[in-house]
Amino acid sequence: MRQFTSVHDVANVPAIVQEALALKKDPFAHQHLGKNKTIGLIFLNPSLRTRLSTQKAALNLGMTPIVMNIDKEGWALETSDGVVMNGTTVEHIREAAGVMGEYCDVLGIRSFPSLKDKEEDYSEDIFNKFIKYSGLPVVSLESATRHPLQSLADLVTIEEYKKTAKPKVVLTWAPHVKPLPQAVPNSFAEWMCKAQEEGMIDFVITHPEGYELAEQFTPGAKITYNQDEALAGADFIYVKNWSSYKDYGKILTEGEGWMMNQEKLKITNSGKVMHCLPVRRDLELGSDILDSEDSLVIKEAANRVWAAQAVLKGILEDLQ
Ligand code: AN0
Ligand code: CP
Repeated sequence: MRQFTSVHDVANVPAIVQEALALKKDPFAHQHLGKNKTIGLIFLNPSLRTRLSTQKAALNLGMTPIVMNIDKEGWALETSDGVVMNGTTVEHIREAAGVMGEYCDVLGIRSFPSLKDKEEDYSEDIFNKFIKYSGLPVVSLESATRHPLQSLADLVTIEEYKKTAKPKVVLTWAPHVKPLPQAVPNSFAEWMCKAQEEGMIDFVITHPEGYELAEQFTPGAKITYNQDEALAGADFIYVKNWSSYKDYGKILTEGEGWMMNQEKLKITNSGKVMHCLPVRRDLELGSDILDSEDSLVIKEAANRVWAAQAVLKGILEDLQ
């Protein structure tokens, strides 16, 4: 694998899911691969799971991880080209990424969208500049439009906990008080559409009107505004808030009645509930679910290690 920025970088999706599950059983079998290799994990935004699970995955493979919260610990970064830097920015992304390229063998980047300018966010300008100027294989730790390490861990979790050969997976929008990126639902949809194509699952998306995701992420998905219709017979319910793509970055509704709780779970097929975390209790998702056996959120977060390790293993094999 040369880089990992979306499902399109993975040649065989069922195979990488099985690879992650194999690594879960035997985490230290490939320590030689990462010997004397350094991964830089660069965060422009907060993170708990991604920073810890990716470091653990790297250590399991014998790599040395170095972590930088560049938004807080670095010099203020200029990302636009052709500007005279006589304002508040101190260092250009061309030099910053170029230097990281000298110190590291692999780079992980987290860079959230502004949610102000759709074209700029969806061009992945900052993310692509890190790739270009570092010259390294890059792993997305969540970009403006995607969170593929999360989505791979989600698919691994579905594979691990499924009770039928082809489970029904539902992505449902949830209420929130802040405008959140579309990255997690875009990426989840993109991976689930691929899994559906592979015959692994059936996939349905439900959200209020106006929350349609960009079409490129949802090929072949059934999409409905009727949450009950979507939840009927569901085996996995993936809960996530996102702000509007159409009316970019806006909150269009308080989403009364959209929060998943035990009452709604009754119409599913004893469905298991997933969320990428962090989750706002009793706003996005009922604590009656989070505190029950019906929640998979902790197990899902645990699988972030094996997803990251499968990806880093693929990249290290390419570097040998
Ligand atoms: C982020 C998001 O929705 O993209 C990160 C999720 C992994 N969540 C929040 O900002 C709360
Ligand atoms: N799910 C996830 O990526 O969590 P963090 O933002 O804490 O890394």
